[in-house]
Amino acid sequence: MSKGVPLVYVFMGSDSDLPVMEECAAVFRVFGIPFEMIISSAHRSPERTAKLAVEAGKNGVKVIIAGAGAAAHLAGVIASHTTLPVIGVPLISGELGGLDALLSTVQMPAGVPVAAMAIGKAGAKNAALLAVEILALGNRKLAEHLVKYRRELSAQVEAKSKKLQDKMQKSGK
Ligand code: RP5
Repeated sequence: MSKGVPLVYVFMGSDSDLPVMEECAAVFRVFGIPFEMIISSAHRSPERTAKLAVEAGKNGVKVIIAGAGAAAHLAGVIASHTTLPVIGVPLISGELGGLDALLSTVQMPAGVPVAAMAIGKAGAKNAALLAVEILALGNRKLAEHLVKYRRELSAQVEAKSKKLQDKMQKSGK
């Protein structure tokens, strides 16, 4: 999906998850991280999911992200097949608004960890940023890029505050 051998696999349980999981792709493009997006289900294609998880490390992957909705077992199942860090993103699907997926993702029994993110787009974006942070442990340029990214976030907040103050002044409030 991005040039080079993928350092991150971004799994999702269904193509219906793609509009949210695309947040990951956007972050990896900003940081120039090679990644691969994969649709594979813990329930509907269990053997394929297991094989991909088992082979990820051998293929040079360093971090795995897994987004799934409903009875979201994808991140946990992948984590059971690899010792690479696995980041789970609970997605909204069906009647319970993502709470089902959040609890499925976050409540891993002791021994096989999954780093659980927030529900939905914020979680997908943060999953990618956390993956970048993990990769930056061994990459000074990436670490510097992360610092710059945070500075830009701060600058955006200040700019929004200034815009609000200007607006209030103009309206005499
Ligand atoms: C989960 O079931 C997927 O991750 C998706 O969020 C949900 C519904 O899948 P579809 O019925 O839309 O394919 O496994």
